[in-house]
Amino acid sequence: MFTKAKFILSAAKLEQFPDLKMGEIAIVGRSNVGKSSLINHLTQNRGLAKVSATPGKTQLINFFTVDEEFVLVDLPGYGFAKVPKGMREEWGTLIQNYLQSRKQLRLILLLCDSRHPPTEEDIAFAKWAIHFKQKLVVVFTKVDKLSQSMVQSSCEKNFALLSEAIGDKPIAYFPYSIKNAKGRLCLIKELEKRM
Ligand SMILES: Nc1nc2c(ncn2[C@@H]2O[C@H](COP(=O)(O)OP(=O)(O)OP(=O)(O)O)[C@@H](O)[C@H]2O)c(=O)[nH]1
Ligand SMILES: [Mg+2]
Repeated sequence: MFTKAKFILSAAKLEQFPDLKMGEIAIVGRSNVGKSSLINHLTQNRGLAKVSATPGKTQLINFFTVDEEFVLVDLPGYGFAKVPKGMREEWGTLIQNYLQSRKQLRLILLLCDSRHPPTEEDIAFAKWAIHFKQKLVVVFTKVDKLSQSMVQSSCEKNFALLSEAIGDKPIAYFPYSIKNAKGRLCLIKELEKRM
């Protein structure tokens, strides 16, 4: 389960989005938060999505099928200051085009760094998704970088901050680390429930 994953294509514009006749889960979050790593970890496939220590690695929308049942969509990260402004606007438009036009979209996974309060862009994005009636689940990444005793309290606090800032509550949140299997199984359960 969740291991038969296949890369389909990278899209730079709306016209290139594939019609795969399957429900989609979009993965969003700021650059370097761990979106591509999460896809690889969920699907147990190290080389599937490109991971990089340099933020801004994923600049296109990448589509992957999982178990030939649904589609994971790796969106380019927001909030990377070193990218030229014109390019950032292009990314913004691409993400917006995807989120506004995609009938197949069932769920958005918003990835936030578990160690920090949600950023302004996390909040802006969450507000926007809720406004457009998208289902939102928050994944707090890199919990291995927190001490064990801080994981629960930090995620709880950051989830409360996000919920308060957007004036609504996303469906749920999940602590996650690519360094252990626990969060993976919990998240997979949730995804299967929603797809
Ligand atoms: N310790 C730790 N590092 C992680 C985890 N997830 C991702 N990373 C690291 O964070 C860095 C960025 O990961 P990516 O998966 O490329 O991040 P991204 O969100 O896809 O970034 P962009 O494509 O630039 O938007 C890499 O060095 C990963 O190895 C995690 O759970 N724990
Ligand atoms: Mg990426």
